Amino acid sequence: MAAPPLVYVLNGPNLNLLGMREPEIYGSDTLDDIAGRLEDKAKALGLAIDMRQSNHEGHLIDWLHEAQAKEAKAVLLNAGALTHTSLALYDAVRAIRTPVIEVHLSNPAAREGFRHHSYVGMVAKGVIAGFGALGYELALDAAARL
Ligand code: CA2
Repeated sequence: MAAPPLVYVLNGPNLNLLGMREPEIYGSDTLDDIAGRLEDKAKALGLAIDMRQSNHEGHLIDWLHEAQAKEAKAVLLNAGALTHTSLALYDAVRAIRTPVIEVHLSNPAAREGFRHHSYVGMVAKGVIAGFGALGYELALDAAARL
């Protein structure tokens, strides 16, 4: 039987702290809680996920390249604050054919001005923001339909 289509779920700086600080903004789920639910949902959708987190910009860039090399169906990308600053991530998302769905727990547009611009969003297929951890599941649903 053919392997199920693969979706990379990439998480950037400080998201390893999820569930431990600022629950009023980011919710009380940990990244492992989210990964568990996404695994279940992926199975139900006939997909496989590979979920990773790094505090290093270069890792995220390498993983975006890897997603393309592995012919992943899509990437769900919560690049954390790099979303708003990283031209290198912009170039990486632009450089790959794999569709990238930008995900945020909070709604950056409703927060400080410096979060209003997204380099990732300029080259992403679409953006899901403001629904907390549920956003990852909504993004996986969207990825399944691409
Ligand atoms: O809402 C999101 O998902 C963000 O990507 C989270 C980033 C923020 O810089 C973006 O503007 C929006 C911050 C991630 C930091 O994560 C923490 C989690 C728990 C406690 C402290 C930080």
